[in-house]
Amino acid sequence: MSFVSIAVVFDRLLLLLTMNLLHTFANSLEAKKTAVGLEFGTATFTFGEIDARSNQMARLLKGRGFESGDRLCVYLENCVEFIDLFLACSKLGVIFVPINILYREREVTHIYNDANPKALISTAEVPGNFPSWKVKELRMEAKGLSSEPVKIETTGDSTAAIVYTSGTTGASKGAMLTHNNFIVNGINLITCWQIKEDDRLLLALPLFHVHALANGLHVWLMSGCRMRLLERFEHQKAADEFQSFQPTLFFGVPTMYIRLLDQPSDVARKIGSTLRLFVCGSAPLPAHVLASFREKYDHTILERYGMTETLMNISNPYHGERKAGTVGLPLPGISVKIVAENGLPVGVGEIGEVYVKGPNVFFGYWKREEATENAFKNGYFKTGDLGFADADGYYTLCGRKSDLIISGGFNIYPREIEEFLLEQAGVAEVAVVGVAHDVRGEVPVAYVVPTKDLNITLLEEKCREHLASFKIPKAFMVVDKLPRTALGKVQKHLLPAPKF
Ligand code: MCA
Ligand code: AMP
Repeated sequence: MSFVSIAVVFDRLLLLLTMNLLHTFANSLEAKKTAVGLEFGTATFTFGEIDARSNQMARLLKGRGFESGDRLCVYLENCVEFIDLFLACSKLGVIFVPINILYREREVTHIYNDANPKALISTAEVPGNFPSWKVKELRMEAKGLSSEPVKIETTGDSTAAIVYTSGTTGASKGAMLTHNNFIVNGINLITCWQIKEDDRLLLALPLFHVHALANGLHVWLMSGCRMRLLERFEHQKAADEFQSFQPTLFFGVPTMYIRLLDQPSDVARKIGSTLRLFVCGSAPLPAHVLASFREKYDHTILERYGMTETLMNISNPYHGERKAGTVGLPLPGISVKIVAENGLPVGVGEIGEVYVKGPNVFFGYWKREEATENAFKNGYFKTGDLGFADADGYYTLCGRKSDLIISGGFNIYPREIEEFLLEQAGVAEVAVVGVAHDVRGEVPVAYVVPTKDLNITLLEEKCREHLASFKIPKAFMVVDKLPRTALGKVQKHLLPAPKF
């Protein structure tokens, strides 16, 4: 090979190495500038307008001193500015740190201190009175700036976002997700779920979680389809949104599908008639919901499995059998194995921990080297989920190694609530467990061994003040003592059934 051709290959390689999310968004932001891409409330936006707004926002952030590698915390409900900010950060190499809007002071404080952001952006006061830039004012200021393209300062390996996951030790850890992680996830979903530019995506999930961010926002921009973004999913209004927008695609958590079963059959059939694909994930979809939904909407929901740390891992096929109760087959490029306690892979039908490896897997936990090291074994990420594979290669999840509770698709680590309750007056000992719930999947219940100053009303008020709404125990059961093993470990399965 001549020197010139080696140089050309090297150049190409460099070009490849510098690909980032923005290159994959060019399908919409560049190629479909004049097409309407987004509906939000009564407003519509062309892809060109979305691109221009984010260029203005990037200029504003840069003007305020943001540099590649700085963190920006965003505490926002779904809105167009959320998209402006995500894109602006991607362009500048600024690390985007979304915070769950339901979090209260205690939870926000942890993320703020851990991520150490250059700024925090919100619509109103942020719990904890952290200094914040008000998003509407930012947009007003950005509007006056040039919307010409900015210099893209990121590569595939740049960290695009740090997304906080509930930690087993009580404090949540920030998962560092690179541009390449998001790219692989988006390309996989577009290919495997056959997403095309003439699709219409109804997105009601919160953008602060990767379900909406990576599967919703990124897939929308990579495919160039049209998206209606809702501020949030409100089950009373959901049918109207479906009927007026006539989406072809919907991504939801099981609670949303359970809520949709409330629709009268004729409305359900009408909604189903324009839909091409309903996808469900974030928590187990009960087999009876899949069956009832099929009967009412004439659609077999496609269930898939993901995690913040890995984005999407396993999915039922678009063509081919969508097996009820399973999460399907590993997505392209992703290796999955089921591993026993002794670290060895198990056979078909045997339960073990799900390990995954692939370009979708995160880079590590922000500032947590030890936790990162412990999270991997021989290059595989240890998910903490238990599951098994059947003879056709379909995976079924059957619980967690830890006692994670998933309520409405939001994760809750009992330890975090237990630590909080132990700090309150009247609580000598406490155990928090997940109890089955028809709509939310599970809800937390607290078992409290009281001291003489226990006042349950006050305790509940404290929870309301300091914890996200989905973490507040739905019942407080007062018990004389907690059942423990000889080693002192609480045997949660021996606790009495809760009274609601
Ligand atoms: C729920 N609430 C909210 C929101 N969502 N408040 C503000 N903004 C929101 N987006 C609060 C309500 O105020 C209420 O609080 C409580 O939650 C329940 O609300 P309700 O109207 O009764 O809603 P629902 O019909 O029960 O439905 C809840 C929901 C919500 C819309 C399904 O749970 C939700 O958006 N879940 C999605 C979570 C998600 O995106 N998870 C993905 C994680 P109160 O009780 O005080 O009245 S990422 C992940 O898991 C991996 C990667 C994966 O595989 O996807
Ligand atoms: P998160 O930490 O919020 O990313 O939540 C990831 C967890 O959600 C996984 O580890 C699983 O326990 C759970 N999860 C996601 N999708 C599914 C699914 N389809 N079925 C059961 N659990 C799921």
